[in-house]
Amino acid sequence: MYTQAMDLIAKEAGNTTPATAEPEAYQREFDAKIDRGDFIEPKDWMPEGYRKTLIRQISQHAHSEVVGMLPEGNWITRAPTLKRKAILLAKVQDEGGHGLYLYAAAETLGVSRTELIEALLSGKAKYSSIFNYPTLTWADVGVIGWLVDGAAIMNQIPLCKCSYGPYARAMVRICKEESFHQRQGYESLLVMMREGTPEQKAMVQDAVNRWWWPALMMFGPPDSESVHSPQSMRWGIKRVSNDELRQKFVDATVPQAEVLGVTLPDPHLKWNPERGHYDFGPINWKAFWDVINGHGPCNRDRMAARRRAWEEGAWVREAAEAYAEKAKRRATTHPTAA
Ligand code: FAQ
Repeated sequence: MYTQAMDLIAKEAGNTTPATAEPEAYQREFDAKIDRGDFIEPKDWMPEGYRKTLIRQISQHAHSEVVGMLPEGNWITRAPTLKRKAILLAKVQDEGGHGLYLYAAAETLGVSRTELIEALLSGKAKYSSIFNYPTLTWADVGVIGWLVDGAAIMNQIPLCKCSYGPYARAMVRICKEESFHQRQGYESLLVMMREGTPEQKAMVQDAVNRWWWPALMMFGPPDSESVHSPQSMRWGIKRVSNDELRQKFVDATVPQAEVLGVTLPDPHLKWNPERGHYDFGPINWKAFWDVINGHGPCNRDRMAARRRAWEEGAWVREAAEAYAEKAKRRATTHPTAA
């Protein structure tokens, strides 16, 4: 397969402590690197919990990117103009690319692509709650760019400084592309709000009403219920907490909504001069956990689409493996022919 080189790294990466060395010395060196803010690289020793946490987070992030292609992909054939279609195609393709960088980053931790995909398909691994909502109108595409990519960037900028080198480096490129995604969404909404008919403006407002609260949920449960945050922050995997990022997102988005001329669907949204932040209303966490546990409006459709893609792609994986095998045989029997 194309990722064979990554498989080799994964095998070499091994997380084993050499029998001759004291495990404490490895732990001390790892802790010192984290304290200095150095990157941990695939061949470095790392605690098993750190490796597992990274595999969980990076693979869930990769799955989110790939499942995230589905809601917008739904509109590629119905984009209103050639320009919008070209932009949407490029955006959805970028998301596939993000999934690939992230799967490759996860593979450096000693797990195979097949294992990662199987964890998604069996329901063991999660993907972002946000992609379990339907895209009912063209305005949803603009609102996903503005709010969903906007929330994704807010969450992902600190990940560019994550302590694990391959993840941090993948995030730098991903964030640059997410920034284009956010801007194209916002620009398409501006056009609809400034030049559109009353029906088109109402369509934008309706999409904002449906996506606002799910976008706030993307940052994860409140800090008090975020089981992984304390350890992930100590390891430098997460740099900013779920609640802090959510607040930063609200603070950045309210003025943008004013420029657009849409109302955010929260009667409690109000500038608080003492805190220097916008206050916002309570989030329906039961609805969030329902979606995560498989009961959102589109969970079944999303998983069925991913399962179908995996099954229909089996012949491509087999052909690539057969080709790689043949090339390897040729290289050993005719070393100079390569
Ligand atoms: N959805 O203890 P915490 C994008 C789970 S990419 C589903 O706080 P953690 C680009 C969490 O996994 C969007 N599950 O967890 C795009 C854990 O369950 P577990 C994805 C969620 O890891 C745009 C449990 O709840 N971005 O949008 C969610 O410390 C447009 C307890 O939570 C990333 O993945 C959720 N929203 O913090 C693509 C960024 N929130 O694993 C297409 C990287 C929490 O024990 C179109 N990930 N859970 O079974 C992160 O930053 C973190 O993993 C968090 C969660 C912040 C998501």
